[in-house]
Amino acid sequence: MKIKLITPRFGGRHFWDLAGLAELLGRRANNLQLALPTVAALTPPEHEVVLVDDRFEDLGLDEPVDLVGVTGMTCYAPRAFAIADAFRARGVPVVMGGPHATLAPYETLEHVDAVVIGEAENVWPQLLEDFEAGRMKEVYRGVDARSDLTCRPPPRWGLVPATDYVFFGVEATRGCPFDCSFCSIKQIYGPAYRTRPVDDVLAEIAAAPGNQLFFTDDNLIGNKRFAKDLFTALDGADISWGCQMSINVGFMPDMLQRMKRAGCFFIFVGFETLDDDAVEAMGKKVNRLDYRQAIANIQGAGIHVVGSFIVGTDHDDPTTFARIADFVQLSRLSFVMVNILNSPPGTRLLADMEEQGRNRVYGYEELDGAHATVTHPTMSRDEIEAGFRWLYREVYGWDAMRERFTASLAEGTWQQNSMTLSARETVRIGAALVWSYLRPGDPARRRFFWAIVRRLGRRVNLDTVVNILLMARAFHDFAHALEPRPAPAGDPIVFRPEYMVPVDEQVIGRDGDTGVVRAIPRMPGPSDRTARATRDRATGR
Ligand code: B12
Ligand code: SF4
Repeated sequence: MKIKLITPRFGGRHFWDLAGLAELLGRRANNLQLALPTVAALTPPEHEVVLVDDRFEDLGLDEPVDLVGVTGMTCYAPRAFAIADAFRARGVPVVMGGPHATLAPYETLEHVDAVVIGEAENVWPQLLEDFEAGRMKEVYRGVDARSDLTCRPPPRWGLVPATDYVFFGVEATRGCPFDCSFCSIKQIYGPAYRTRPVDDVLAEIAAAPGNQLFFTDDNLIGNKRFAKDLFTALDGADISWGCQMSINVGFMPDMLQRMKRAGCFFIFVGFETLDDDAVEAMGKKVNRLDYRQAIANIQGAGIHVVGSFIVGTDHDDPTTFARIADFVQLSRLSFVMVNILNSPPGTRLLADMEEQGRNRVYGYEELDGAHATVTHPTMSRDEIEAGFRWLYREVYGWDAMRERFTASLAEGTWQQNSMTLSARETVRIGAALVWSYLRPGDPARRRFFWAIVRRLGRRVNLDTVVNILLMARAFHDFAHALEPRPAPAGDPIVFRPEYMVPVDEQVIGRDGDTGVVRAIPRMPGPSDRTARATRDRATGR
């Protein structure tokens, strides 16, 4: 049987695209989500699998194929649904999994033949067997009852051209010990924090087609003993990696040393807010720590912090944006990601905002952290979005980056580079960068260039200088290309409860599920699927 697994594209721009970086490195994209190379690995070998990256590959709608699988976060759902509709219109059955299918399975079923709720490990082979036997169910609930995730083979990277991407995902754990109001992670992976055998993670790293890696884990230090074992096993490995972690790592000097020796380049940390009451309201208790000290400790250990902030919470006002910008400069935070408060399916925040009538989502694409989709008590949508763009431009302005990066160079944070470039690449990319920085125009850009280049030789090598120039240009260009959106058209989305699995029922494993495949009954409520089938029959489609 031939199976095509498609990662849909996202129409808008996003912080992690780092399009300029990929372009300069001669790659087609920064990374590919890990989901489908993983599902491919779970596919029994008798089936042929093709992976399609919708960003730059043709969907091959008219090629012969037996089954299509699509993945997607909520902001990718419109494109995922369009792809599913297009294949089904040609008579090809479609299965969807991933965050949106997991959190809104009954809506997803309006567009596909079957959904996989949660993890594919236990259910995908069974689904394929059922499909071949002509008895595929509508819903497969993927429950992983094995706490050590031993069932997870390395992703099939052999199916994608290695030279297409800059970074490759690696997964070591699933779940998160915390439960923030705006996050759906417990609804996706269940209440338990699970780890993989360290040897399996090492095998996965060895199988990755590059040595620039990103751990997809929500919190790589959720189990400290496991984290220590993993970092010890990676000591001296020729890899450079980033990961997500809670801020308490800033007060674990031994852990930071191990991470550094294991090749850690950056830690992505969700600071979310500078307001204590807002931290409280988000339920992010782990964040009640001294942020500046934590940043100083982590960056002092030679690891960059990518600090993530949420703007547009009820505790924010028009001064919030400047306060965050000041904090970033004062703390010398290397990189910053800004998100506007969103309330996607499966979050407590969605339920609260629905109750208060405050959700204004004009298309799932808006749930990408760059759109104000929750009404604010005092700020308008345009004010929040303008503040968001201003903040990005401010922190990725040339002068602001010059101040931060020269300080972090002096403090030794750049001992490790994100990219290990060959001598030829360093020269080729270096030459392209020199022109892009010194071309006529912005004097601040040239000031930045000279401030970094002047450090060459003083314990700073050419590789590091090229790395800094690359990253700075990519983030600067991203921040300065953000534009106001046109006024939304049409009506906001109605979050229909009958489309979603209620938050409490969704939590996988709580009711003692043991990983068996089971079809769960459809929720009561109006069925567009039936209406569409009737309409299709009437119109002969
Ligand atoms: C890594 C990651 C990213 C990376 C992705 C790149 C990469 N190289 O992987 C980056 C940083 C780009 C990213 C960005 C965003 N992310 Co993100 N991200 C994740 C994260 C932490 C891990 C995903 C992952 O790779 N897991 C490992 C793989 C193997 O697991 P998986 O994807 O769950 O797939 C399994 C199953 O779901 C299933 N499955 C998945 N697809 C399919 C398809 C089929 C056919 C089948 C059968 C099964 C199946 O099988 C797999 C194996 O079990 C998740 C949280 C999480 N732990 O899931 C959030 C998460 C997916 N992200 C989320 C969000 C909101 C975002 C952003 C919008 C954040 C923001 N505000 O900017 C952006 C979107 C950017 C954009 N516009 O493109 C949310 C999605 C919520 C939702 N309702 O969709 C999540 C769940 C985080 C959260 N805590 O809520 N993200
Ligand atoms: S700490 Fe991060 S992953 Fe964990 S619940 Fe909070 S937002 Fe989600």
